[in-house]
Amino acid sequence: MEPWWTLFQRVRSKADANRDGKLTKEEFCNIAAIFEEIEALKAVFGEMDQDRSGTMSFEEMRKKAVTFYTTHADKYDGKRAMHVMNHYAGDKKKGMKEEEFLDIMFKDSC
Ligand SMILES: [Ca+2]
Repeated sequence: MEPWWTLFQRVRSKADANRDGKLTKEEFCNIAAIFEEIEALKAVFGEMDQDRSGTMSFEEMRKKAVTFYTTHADKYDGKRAMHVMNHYAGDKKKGMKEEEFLDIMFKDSC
């Protein structure tokens, strides 16, 4: 799937707060905020991916995760932190791509 289409779907499903498949005027107004959130999350990922490999290694996640989740605890609950941790499932050789990170951060977040 095209990256822009994935992005569009992500934004659309998140903006559609009442999940009726349509966007109300209020929901539409959220789109700008959602794009900002995506940009912010991408920046967070970029910060975690210290060697700029495009993948967040277990070590990179471990170093930054606690700071991130304590700083943003009001916005991103602990469940999501657990999802991120579970992705690695103790396998330190595993990595997480930006897409996977965004998927987790956007899950059930309305
Ligand atoms: Ca990396």
